[in-house]
Amino acid sequence: MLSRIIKSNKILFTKNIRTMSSKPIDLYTLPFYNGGPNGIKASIALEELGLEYKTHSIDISKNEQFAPEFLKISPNNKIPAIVDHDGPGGKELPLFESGAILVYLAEKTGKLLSQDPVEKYQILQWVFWQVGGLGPMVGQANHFVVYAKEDVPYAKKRYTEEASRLFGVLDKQIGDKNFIVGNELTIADIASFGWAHMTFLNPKYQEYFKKADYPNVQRWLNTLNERPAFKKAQPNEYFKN
Ligand SMILES: N[C@@H](CCC(=O)N[C@@H](CS)C(=O)NCC(=O)O)C(=O)O
Repeated sequence: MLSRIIKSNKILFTKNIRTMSSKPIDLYTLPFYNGGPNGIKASIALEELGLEYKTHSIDISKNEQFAPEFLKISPNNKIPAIVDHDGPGGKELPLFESGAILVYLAEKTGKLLSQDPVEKYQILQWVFWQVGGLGPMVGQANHFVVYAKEDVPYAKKRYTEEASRLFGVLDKQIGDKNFIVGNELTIADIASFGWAHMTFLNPKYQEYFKKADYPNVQRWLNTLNERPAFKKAQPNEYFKN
């Protein structure tokens, strides 16, 4: 019995030493718009999980995403990316793609992803739905409505209609629940938050996406925005000026 206690204390002690000596996770993200709708996923997950992290600015308006040092971490030249100095086997792990980062952080800590196998895959399907559907479609709508130098009505219609359909799918999935899957916050909520939050906050989108058409999404956004970790991850409001 005593030897078991000594043994488990030793493990605990060794673990604490490692946690104390390990460097914070490096997060590479945008220096504006609270990391943007993709970068904010990593910041929120790190905040929710209480992991120590250090933020590094990658300003895509200055093409910093193409710097050779950053490309070693994120070969697709996009944020967010992280480097965990205490990755699997105690080795350094660089990671890009927000979905992979969310799954990794959830598995590293055993939080934000259900241990129940059915619920786990339901959560993952909504994470993949976000990175393969909601993100790219709202991203294209964003480009043609807000940024495109030429007016392209066909593209505006195509992407805003598809984005509206996807927000409708999300609204139906949330229903009268507080979260996308189950009764607790998961990486599925963190994945979709940024794009939804950005869209409904931006006056330029009001003509295309009416808040009243997505009441469950609005209630869900309000619930998430009340959480301290979400507040900490977005110190400024989008589109403040
Ligand atoms: N599928 C990627 C998308 C990331 C993404 O599009 N990031 C944008 C900022 S929101 C970026 O870094 N763009 C720089 C570029 O395309 O050169 C993810 O989910 O991480």
